[in-house]
Amino acid sequence: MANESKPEVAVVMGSASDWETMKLACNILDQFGVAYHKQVISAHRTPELMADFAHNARKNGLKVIIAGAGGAAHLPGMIAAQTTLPVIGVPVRSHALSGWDSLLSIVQMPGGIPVATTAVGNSGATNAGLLAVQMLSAFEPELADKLEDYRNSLKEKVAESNAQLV
Ligand code: RP5
Repeated sequence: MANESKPEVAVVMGSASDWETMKLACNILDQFGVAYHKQVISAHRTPELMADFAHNARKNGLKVIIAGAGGAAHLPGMIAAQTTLPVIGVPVRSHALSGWDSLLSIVQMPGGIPVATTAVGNSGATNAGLLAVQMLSAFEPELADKLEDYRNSLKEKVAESNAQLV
């Protein structure tokens, strides 16, 4: 369940159609017990809302912003242009171009305004959640411990997967 009290992370997306992907970032934040806020904010359909969100993000106590969008995916870059908080961009897989458009829209930021861009689609959303936790872990030692546990669980899964080689 989303913990929205005093959120440290915002997970925003250009459309509700991005939720299938972006909920994987939220799943990670839930798993690590990180409070977050989730919201649809469109760079094109609600530009004023986007500007208001970005300008007030730090003042509102946020520490990291995860922004997902597909197609002409301007949301992460335009939020990054209006805040100095770290922004992680998730390219959502598009129907027309399989997410190439999303990826290139997000990754090719001009020098001076960074967006940490993840892989396209589900892996990218999961990694966005993890990267946000890793950023917070620099200041929150309990998250560093949980990250160690998470990595160990990945190792165990690999070891267990040998049983499937029959
Ligand atoms: C982008 O356009 C959204 O991020 C979404 O990935 C894409 C399509 O949006 P919908 O037409 O499904 O609302 O702004």
